[in-house]
Amino acid sequence: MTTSTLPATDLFPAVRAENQHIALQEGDTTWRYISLHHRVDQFASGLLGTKTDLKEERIAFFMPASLDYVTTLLGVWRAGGIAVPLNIAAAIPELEHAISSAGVTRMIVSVDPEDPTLALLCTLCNSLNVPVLSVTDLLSLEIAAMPVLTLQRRAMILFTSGTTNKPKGVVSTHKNIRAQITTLLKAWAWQEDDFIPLFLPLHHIHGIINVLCCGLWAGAHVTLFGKFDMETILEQVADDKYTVFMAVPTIYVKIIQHLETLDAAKREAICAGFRNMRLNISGSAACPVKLYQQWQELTGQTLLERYGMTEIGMGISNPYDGERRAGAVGIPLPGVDAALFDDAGNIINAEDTPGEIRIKGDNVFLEYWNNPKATEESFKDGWFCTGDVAVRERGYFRIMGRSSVDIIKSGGYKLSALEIEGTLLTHEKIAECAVIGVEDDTWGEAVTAFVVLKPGQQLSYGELKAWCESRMSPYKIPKVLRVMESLPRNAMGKVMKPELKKL
Ligand code: MCA
Ligand code: AMP
Repeated sequence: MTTSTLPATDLFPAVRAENQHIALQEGDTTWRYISLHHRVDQFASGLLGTKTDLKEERIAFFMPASLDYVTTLLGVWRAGGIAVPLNIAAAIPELEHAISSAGVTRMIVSVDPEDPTLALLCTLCNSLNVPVLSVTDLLSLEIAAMPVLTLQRRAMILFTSGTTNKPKGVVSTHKNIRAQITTLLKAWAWQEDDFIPLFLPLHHIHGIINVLCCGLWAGAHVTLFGKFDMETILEQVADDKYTVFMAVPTIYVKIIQHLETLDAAKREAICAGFRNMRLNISGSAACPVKLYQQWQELTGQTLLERYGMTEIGMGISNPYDGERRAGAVGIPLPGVDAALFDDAGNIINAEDTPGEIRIKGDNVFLEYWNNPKATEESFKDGWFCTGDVAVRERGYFRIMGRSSVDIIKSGGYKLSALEIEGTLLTHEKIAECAVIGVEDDTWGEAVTAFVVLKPGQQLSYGELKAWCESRMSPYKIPKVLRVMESLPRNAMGKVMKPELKKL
């Protein structure tokens, strides 16, 4: 075997038959690595059926963090498929785009009779001829021989919003995923005796790679939450259950706001729980210096801020040992090349000079699914162009913002202003619209819609919100509606979004 091949059973070294450690916890129920290993084999065998290799078949799954989610993710990989984890908060038109554009052949769901989207998803899958199955449908009693995968094989498609109308499918190979995981294991000193809560959505890198895959690769204990259940999580923090905590800045803001409502004894117990951990990490969006300082004052923990992207996993990080600087994201992770480029495409070596962050390394994705044009446009001379602007100050990168005003970060989610505008323009009362992100203490940026109505029409915020609910994920719905007589446009007719930011 060469180093470029990967026995499927070695995908996660800790997920093996002899490992008696607890891998996952859901409520009071726990599963050991040994039983996870067996269940993944059973599921992969059921997926394979009479096949010997799924050969990059796209298997989508629609389920919250759960044993079934983990079984599906690892089982699809083991059987040679491409995992397509879907956003469980998505609206049907968004799911249709993902399923159709990725060419999904099977849909795995967890059966939750309370979930109103599930029935709609089943109807959608029927119309697209995509069979809908549950994990238990596929658990096979006979374990099949698993394919041997090359590291170059495609492993996962995640959807990311950008400066186009519809989200693009980011394809990562096993090599990319392995590089993304192993660099973090070393950089952040993951250990078998780590305990981590997982409450982030599982259709993005942050939850999937940084928390779940790193935890399972290290052989650690991962406690699963279907959503960010702050009270339960904080009770467990106060009980010293966890050693590591990873979240987006909005979550730290929400915890601080919540702590302010508690009596002193309760607050101190929770703060002590954070203080006793070995690591608290913030990322996915800028961590304001004020938040970093507040967290330090309350808990004694120095937040470790890092920078990543769906296309690259994590790229730049403050150090585990060494100075963690407020407002900065640190230095490139081992195995990652990161450089700043000026508008003429030259590398900037000087400090304090802004430029676009470009990234190279085994961590960088393969392609946008079925979109060679977008893939080609996003690479220059082998570097992936992130669209993020940064400076280097005393050796550390500091992110200054995005080069495009059309990308919004709200509560850690990257949103496309153009995608939201595209949907709003289908509203029968809206003639023109422009969407921007407006600075917000809790969300980082709050989605704000400026609209011009058709003659004689009126539109309240409540009406717009209700209309959006069946058409977009809740976190894309504008938080503010501004009805305008007209939108400020330049001589070319383009809306001047910076002008809107000043209003
Ligand atoms: C919920 N709402 C939001 C958001 N989340 N609005 C704007 N932006 C959001 N992110 C809305 C809800 O629809 C609801 O609206 C109201 O806010 C309160 O909802 P609630 O359920 O109480 O909020 P929550 O459960 O506390 O959710 C907030 C959250 C969540 C936990 C911060 O947004 C979240 O999990 N964000 C993390 C996203 C993430 O993992 N991003 C990583 C991708 P209403 O009241 O009107 O009904 S980036 C990535 O992976 C890269 C690689 C990286 O660097 O990490
Ligand atoms: P996504 O496309 O959802 O993977 O989001 C990636 C984007 O999140 C990056 O391109 C950055 O704009 C932003 N991001 C991630 N981490 C940070 C951070 N620590 N500071 C500022 N922006 C960040």
